[in-house]
Amino acid sequence: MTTADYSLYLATDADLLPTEDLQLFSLLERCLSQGVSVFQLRLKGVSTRRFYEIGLRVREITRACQVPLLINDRLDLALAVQADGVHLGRDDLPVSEARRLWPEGILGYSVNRIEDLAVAATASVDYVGVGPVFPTATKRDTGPVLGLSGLREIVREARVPCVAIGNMSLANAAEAVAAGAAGICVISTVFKADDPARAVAALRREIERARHGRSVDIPGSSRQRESSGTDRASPG
Ligand code: TZP
Ligand code: MG
Repeated sequence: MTTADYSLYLATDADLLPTEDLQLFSLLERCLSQGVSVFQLRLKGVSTRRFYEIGLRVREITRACQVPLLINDRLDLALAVQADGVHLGRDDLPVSEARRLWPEGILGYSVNRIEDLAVAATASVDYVGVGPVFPTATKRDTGPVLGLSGLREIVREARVPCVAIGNMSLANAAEAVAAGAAGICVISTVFKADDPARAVAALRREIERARHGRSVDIPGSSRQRESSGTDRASPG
């Protein structure tokens, strides 16, 4: 098993990204330097060639920022761009097959029901994405919304880190941490923000605050906040 820090897991949605390369890569660079701990390149509906080309450049950026790079859906592209891992769902290549082909890659699997954990276990996945925790417009073909109670139930049964996904934001990050999530995965909260890099920094501070009751220095982040000493998350 490969361990990573899943605190703030940033993923993309092709519809929310600039189409122009310079803008795209500069945006990702700014976000990745503000406290993202894992990055997933997720480009539904984009051609294989374009996905590959973007992936190559994103590999350079993530290396420079020392952020692990995961590729969504596509084991072939993950290997081709020398990513650190791949994230798969129930409609993708079976995770057991991905594990067989790539024993050392970080392998993530999307989970919506307790039963999905058994599939994850057969392939020794490294982490599971659990969601949608809250209703989201970013992905339509999801299972039922879990809520924090559903997240808590899955966390209780899981033997690997659980990353909460589905409309995760500053307003609910602390609750996800209190429910036992190893971190949160965000798309629209960052990419729909007026200042995405600032949104990243604020989310990271909030997660650290929820975990430790204080803020910590995030490398590259310009704004740190003083400790409030309180945790407004509801109890588990
Ligand atoms: N899987 C479950 S919900 C979701 C995915 C990919 C979308 C998350 O996007 P957002 O914008 O953070 O709700
Ligand atoms: Mg998928």
